[in-house]
Amino acid sequence: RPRVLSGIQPTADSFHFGNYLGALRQWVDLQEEYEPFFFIADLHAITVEQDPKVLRERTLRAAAQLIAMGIDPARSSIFIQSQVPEHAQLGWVLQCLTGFGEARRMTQFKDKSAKGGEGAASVGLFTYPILQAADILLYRPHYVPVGEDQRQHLELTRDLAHRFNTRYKKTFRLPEPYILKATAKITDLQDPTAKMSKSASSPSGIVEMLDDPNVSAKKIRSAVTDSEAVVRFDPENKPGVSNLLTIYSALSGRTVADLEEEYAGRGYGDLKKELAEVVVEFVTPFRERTLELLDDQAYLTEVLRQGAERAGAVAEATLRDVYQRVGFVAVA
Ligand code: AQP
Repeated sequence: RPRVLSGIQPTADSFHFGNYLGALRQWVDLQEEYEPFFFIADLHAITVEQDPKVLRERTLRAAAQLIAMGIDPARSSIFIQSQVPEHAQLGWVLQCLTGFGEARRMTQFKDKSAKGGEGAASVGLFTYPILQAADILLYRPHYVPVGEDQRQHLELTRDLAHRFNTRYKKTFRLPEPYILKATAKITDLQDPTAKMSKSASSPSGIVEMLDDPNVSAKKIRSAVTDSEAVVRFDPENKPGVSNLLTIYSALSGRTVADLEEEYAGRGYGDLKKELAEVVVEFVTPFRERTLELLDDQAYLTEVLRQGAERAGAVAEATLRDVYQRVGFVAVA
């Protein structure tokens, strides 16, 4: 079966609706047809300072959430990035193939380092997209399901794969991003032209999957809309309402057109109230399941051990090819 691969950082106590609707929901669907590798990106997490105890907790919470949302450990390899050392090892080789200017063009570094000034950002944050290229290329996947914000990093991954293949020998598959247009950018509930983001959004702009469902409902009911009072999908002119329709459609499985029709002639109050109910219905069982899984750490760590074992076997074989092609002498 063709492979898919993706990762998520354990840098919050909960995933948010942007992560889930933009990327994670696709992970669940893709398990049917593909051989999936999904990892928790703890190496990426330390590009900014982390409290070690909190990082460990969040890593296990991330694994619990993935399973609770429907990633099936029997079909998918779920693993922790740092448990497969080949990620960092291939990362180094790829850093040596990347131009400084090329790395500098990555806009996410510019955005994320803008706050504290470039001098305050770590070199790891700067080279993050190159490690990400290694994460992907090790598994030679066909598709990488991500949100729109990752498109530029995927381009770099393809460039590096092509460069390695032409400089040495064809080794890597050029992966395609798998981005669902409808949910590629879930926006902030309070600032609906910006992406919903754990580092940039205010608490009222972001819906956390593990929040108290009543809190999430309240956030939906207080979402920023506009003064036209017509429920119509128009991201350009009505970003707030359009974002609510996107979330509604994704969670309910109903089309946006169908929702527009249902709310024709009704106010935003009805739309928000009913979407809030849909959200509560969705997050309540998810939250319960996650908490149950977190109570069974032995099960979680066993899933992660098996995931790392399966991933490690693939990663080891790829790295062996790479080291040989680069000219490293194999262990006798
Ligand atoms: N608002 C979003 N809409 C659609 N997709 C999104 N993703 C993140 N936000 C949105 C997708 O979630 C996946 C996990 O990404 P990550 O582990 O890199 O998480 P992140 O980028 O740290 O999450 P944030 O909230 O976006 O963090 P900050 O604010 O730190 O940048 C990816 O596939 C991503 O596309």
